[in-house]
Amino acid sequence: MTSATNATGALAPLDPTAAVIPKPLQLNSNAGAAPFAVTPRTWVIASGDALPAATYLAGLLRPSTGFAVPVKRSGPESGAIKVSVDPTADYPTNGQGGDAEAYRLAVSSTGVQITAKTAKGAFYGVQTLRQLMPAWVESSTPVSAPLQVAAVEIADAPRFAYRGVMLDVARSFQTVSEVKQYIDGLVLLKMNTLHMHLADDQGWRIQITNEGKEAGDPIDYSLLTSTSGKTAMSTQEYRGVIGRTGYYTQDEYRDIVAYAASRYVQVVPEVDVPSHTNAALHAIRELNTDRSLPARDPETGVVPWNGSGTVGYSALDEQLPLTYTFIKHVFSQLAEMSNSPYVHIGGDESHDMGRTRYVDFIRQVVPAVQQATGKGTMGWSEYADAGTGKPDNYWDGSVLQYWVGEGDLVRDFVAKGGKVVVSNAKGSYLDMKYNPQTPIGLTWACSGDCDVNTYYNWDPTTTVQGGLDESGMLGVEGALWSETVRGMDQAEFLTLPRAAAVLETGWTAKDAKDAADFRKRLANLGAHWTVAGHNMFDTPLVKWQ
Ligand code: TNX
Repeated sequence: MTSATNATGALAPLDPTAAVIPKPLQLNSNAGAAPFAVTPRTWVIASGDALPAATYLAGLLRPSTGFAVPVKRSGPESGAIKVSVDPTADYPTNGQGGDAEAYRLAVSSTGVQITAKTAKGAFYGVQTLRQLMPAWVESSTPVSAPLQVAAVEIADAPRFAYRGVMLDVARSFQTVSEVKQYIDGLVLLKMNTLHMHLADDQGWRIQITNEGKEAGDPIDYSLLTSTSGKTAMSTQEYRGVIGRTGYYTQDEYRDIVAYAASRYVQVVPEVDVPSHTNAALHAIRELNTDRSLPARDPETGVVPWNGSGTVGYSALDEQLPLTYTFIKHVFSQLAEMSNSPYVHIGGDESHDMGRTRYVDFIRQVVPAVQQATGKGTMGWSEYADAGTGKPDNYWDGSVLQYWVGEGDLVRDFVAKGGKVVVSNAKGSYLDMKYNPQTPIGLTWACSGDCDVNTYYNWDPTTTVQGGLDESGMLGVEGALWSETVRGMDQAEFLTLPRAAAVLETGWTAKDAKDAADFRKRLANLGAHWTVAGHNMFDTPLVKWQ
């Protein structure tokens, strides 16, 4: 990595117009003015709701500078970085996202001011300041080069309130510390939602206890993880490398949620039903229509199915009352550990079940889960069909995650009170190969050129067939499915840098986006990720610094 140097040999400050992702709403560069410099005397001023963001900033600056960077409640403002939360000040808006995440940032040679309506907005101001600093700010040991920030004024707010990434830990497990690493790479991009795909045909990754069971419920919930925590993708079909097994205890899951929450990320838990449920069906005898476990694999005796990535063959029995007892119990526990207003019930690819059985199932599950958890339900595109012929408020409080499907059903979902998160497969599926040479990844949704331009040049309003008005949207989400992913270095390789394209699409207005300009700013992000120890694909489309 090389960096521009100025006449005195010090690192020149970055050009603010070529540094920040997602692109801020308003940015006035003060090119002629002297920069702000972090020195041994730099301190941070913050109190109340601004303290978490200020503490995070000081924690970022201390290792790379070796300076004390104290956080003080008050004191002289000249030379300081001042972080404030002021709900009464005036903030910009940028569409559906409102001003709850908005912030203002002013940098001059005499100091830095970050002001926001909320603690979360202040955290985003800090993320922007971080990107305006040379990548060495990410170093875990002191660097001798001074940290300078060019004079600039920024006023910023997101286009959408929901900007997510999904991590599939069901096909192949990721440990708690790996998930934290994943979160850290993405908070730079102002991601505010991590959707965790916790169960699928190949494995069950979250401990569910027997506590609080309904009277007469015969299920031993510990079997979910004692049996299906030990399974994963296991055929030669996908890279020939067996998927990682494992699961989170409830304490570990709470630890992930707390870590995410401290970075203003909500975690949406997904247990996919009624299909993608082989892991549950082969752990719990009573959920099967004939009350017996599916046949075991004659060779291993352990894995009672072929472990492949085939989809749509497993299904819970919608006629069985215990199916709903099970679902309510599982989602109650997930909700109790959650910091998000939603739980995700999956609902995708129930191919073998047939439409009638599927719709019957969803119509029972959505109200049951909402009542048991007090949260809204999210589901993949297909579940919109359950609203056909239903009254106008049928989807109040529900969210549809659009990946494929008929635009009419999506518009009907919105007309009946629901909101949409767009994860258009071509443009937001992070498990696709970048190009035919990419060693891991799938190709069904995108093949050939699936690099950052393709993931940047789409818009949620036009990607839903027939179009969808922005007012019906909650936001966007990139999805990392893990049939071919083994471990965090591979997860990051497929996610970074494409998630930057998806998350900028969630933050920056459609007309303000520009792919060439994005790639310039991406070079700075790549340097930050690299110094911070994240893996990424060094796409040839970017001239890396
Ligand atoms: C489709 S998208 C799936 C997943 C697969 C993915 C692979 C969706 C809701 N279902 O089960 O993992 O494709 O790209």
